[in-house]
Amino acid sequence: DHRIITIPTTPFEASIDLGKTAVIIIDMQIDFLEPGGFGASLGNDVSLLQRAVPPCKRVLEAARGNNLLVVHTREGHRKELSNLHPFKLQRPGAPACTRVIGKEGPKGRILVQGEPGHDIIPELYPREGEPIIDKPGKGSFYATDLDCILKAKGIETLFVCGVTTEVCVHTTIREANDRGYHCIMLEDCCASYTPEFHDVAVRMITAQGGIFGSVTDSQTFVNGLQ
Ligand code: C5J
Repeated sequence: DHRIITIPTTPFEASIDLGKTAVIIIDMQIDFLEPGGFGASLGNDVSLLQRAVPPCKRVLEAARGNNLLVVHTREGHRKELSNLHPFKLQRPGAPACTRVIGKEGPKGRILVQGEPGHDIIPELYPREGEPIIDKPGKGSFYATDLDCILKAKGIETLFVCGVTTEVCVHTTIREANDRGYHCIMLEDCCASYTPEFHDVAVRMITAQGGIFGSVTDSQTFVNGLQ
């Protein structure tokens, strides 16, 4: 489908070739969204991330219905933790009880590939054929084949959803922007444990003429596809 559609985004109206467009859903994992995982072990109220789930579900259904490429990511590490940088584990400013990556928790070993907590929440579970990018970092391009997959599919525009807004979503948008992709953040499909960081992270994208991309919401995306 090479329909060109126009979508109102902030701070400009975006003209998009649907054949060159993908949706990326970042780190909607049990470890971040449910009690007993990584997010909770850092002392966060994980219920704050639930707001993003229904809009993500609507976007996912609309994307699938229009045959857009959907890419999912998961943050986590190899079983033997050989791709876990010591600094990421230690975070010298953090209390020792929060140095939990690789430790056993109620959802299995925290942020470890193959463990229950590492997987994507059932509501947004990937379908056969949708690429899943396992990433050791906050950005989705670092140490992954995401750029290779997007280039092979001729993707130019990315609608970005996921958690957390100011960490993995922002890092990914910045990485993508430097690689020449137009990123459109779907604001209500993203969430943070610190809502004011979410708000400021959104403003950072729209500032300066759209310095890293542009922003809209799930309803505008769904309407644009009709
Ligand atoms: C964090 C993420 N916040 N997916 N990861 O550590 O944003």
